[in-house]
Amino acid sequence: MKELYKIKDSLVLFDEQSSLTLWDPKEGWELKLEAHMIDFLKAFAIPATKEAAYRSIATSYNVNEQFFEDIVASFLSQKLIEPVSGAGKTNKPNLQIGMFRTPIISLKECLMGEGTNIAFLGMPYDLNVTYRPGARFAPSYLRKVSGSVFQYDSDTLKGAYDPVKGKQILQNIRMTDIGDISSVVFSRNGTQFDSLEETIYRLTKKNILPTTIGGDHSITLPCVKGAARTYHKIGIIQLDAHSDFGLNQVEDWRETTHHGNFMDLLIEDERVVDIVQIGIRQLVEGYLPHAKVKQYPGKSILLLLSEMEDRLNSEIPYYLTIDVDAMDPTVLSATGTPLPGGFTYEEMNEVLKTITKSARIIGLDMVELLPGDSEVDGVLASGLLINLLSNVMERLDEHCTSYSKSLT
Ligand SMILES: [Mn+2]
Repeated sequence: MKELYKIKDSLVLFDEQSSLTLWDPKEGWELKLEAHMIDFLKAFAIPATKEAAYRSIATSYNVNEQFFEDIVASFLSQKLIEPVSGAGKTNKPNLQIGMFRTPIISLKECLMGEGTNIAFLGMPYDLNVTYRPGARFAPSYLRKVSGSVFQYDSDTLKGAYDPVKGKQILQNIRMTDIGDISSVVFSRNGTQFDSLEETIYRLTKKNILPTTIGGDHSITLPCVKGAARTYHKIGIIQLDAHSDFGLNQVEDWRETTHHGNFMDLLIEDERVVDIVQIGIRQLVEGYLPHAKVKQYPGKSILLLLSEMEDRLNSEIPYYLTIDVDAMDPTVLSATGTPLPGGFTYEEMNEVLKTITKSARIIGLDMVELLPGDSEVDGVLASGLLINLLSNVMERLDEHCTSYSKSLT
C-alpha cells in the first residue's frame, strides 16, 4: 500500500498582512512560505499519497512529477507533513460542550477559520494562591452550568432576546470554545503560562476577543502580556477586592509571582500605560500611590461612573480582568480570599456597562471562582459574562475600526 501523508497536526496556517505564515504552537517556530508552496502543502490537507497530491496540484501548476517529489521531500525533512499512521481510522466524536454550549474546537481551527468574534478558553491553574485553592475547577464547572443562562446556537446565530434590555442580544456573533491550556501536571509559573501568552497573542492578532476563564488571578499576567504583544500599548481595568500589587522589585518572576502580586510586573511593563482598579478594599500596610494606577476603592465608583467614563483613554485598547471577589461574599461566596463590602450583581453590571461604553475591550478574563457543590455561583458568574459580552459586542463595529488602526 502506498504511504499516505498529511500536514502535521500541530501546524497552524494563517494569513498575516498578505503573506502566509505557518506556525507550530507546540514547538514554537514560525515560517513564511511562498503562495505556491502553500498550495503544494495544502494538497496534503487531508491524507494523500504523493501521486494523488501531485494530481491535485498539476491542474493549476505546470511542474513535472520529479520536481514535486523533491518539494515533498523538503516538506518531509522540514517536518511540515508527516506519514499518516493508522489511515482510515476515524477520530472519536468530540462530545464536550463549551461555554454557553459553544462548540469546542482546537486553537488551530479557530485561527485558520474566519469570522470568530469571541473565543473562550480555560486556564485551570491555581498554584499561585496564598490561601484556598480550587479555581482550577472553574473552567469545567462554568462550561457545565453556563448553558442555563445562555445557549449559543451556531446554526442560526440568533443570540437571545433579553427582556431586561428589551432587545435581541449577541445576534450574528460567532463564539467558540478552544478548550483549556492543558498539562498533565502544571508547573508553577511554567511553560503553560507561555502557552497562554502565545494563545492570547494569536487570538488578539486575529481580532478575536479572548475570554479566559481562570484559574487564580496570576493567569492575568500572561494574558495581558499576550495582548500587549498585539497592541503594543494597552490599559488594564481590574475589578477586585485586592489591588494585587505591593510595588516590590521583581527579580525572577517565575520564582516570585503569585495571585497577590502579579500586578507589580504589569505596572513595570512599559506597554501597560494605564491601570484602573475598581472595588479595592483590602487592608494593607500603607497607601501605595503609583502614577499609572487609578484606584476607585470599595464601592466609590458607583458615585463616580461619569468621572471614570471621562478618564478612560479612548486612544488605547483595554484588557479587562474580573476577580469575582469584587462582588460581596453575601452575593458570591465561592472565592478563595473573600472580603466584605463588595458589589451586588446589579452594581457589577452597572459598572461593567459604563466600562464597555467608554473603553475598547480587547480581551478579558474572569478569575478566582472556586466552585463548590452549588451551581448558583456559576450561574451568577455566567450571567455577568453574558451581559458583559453582549455589551462589548454591541460596540464591535466601532471596535473593528479601531482594532485595525491599532494593529498597524
Ligand atoms: Mn485579584
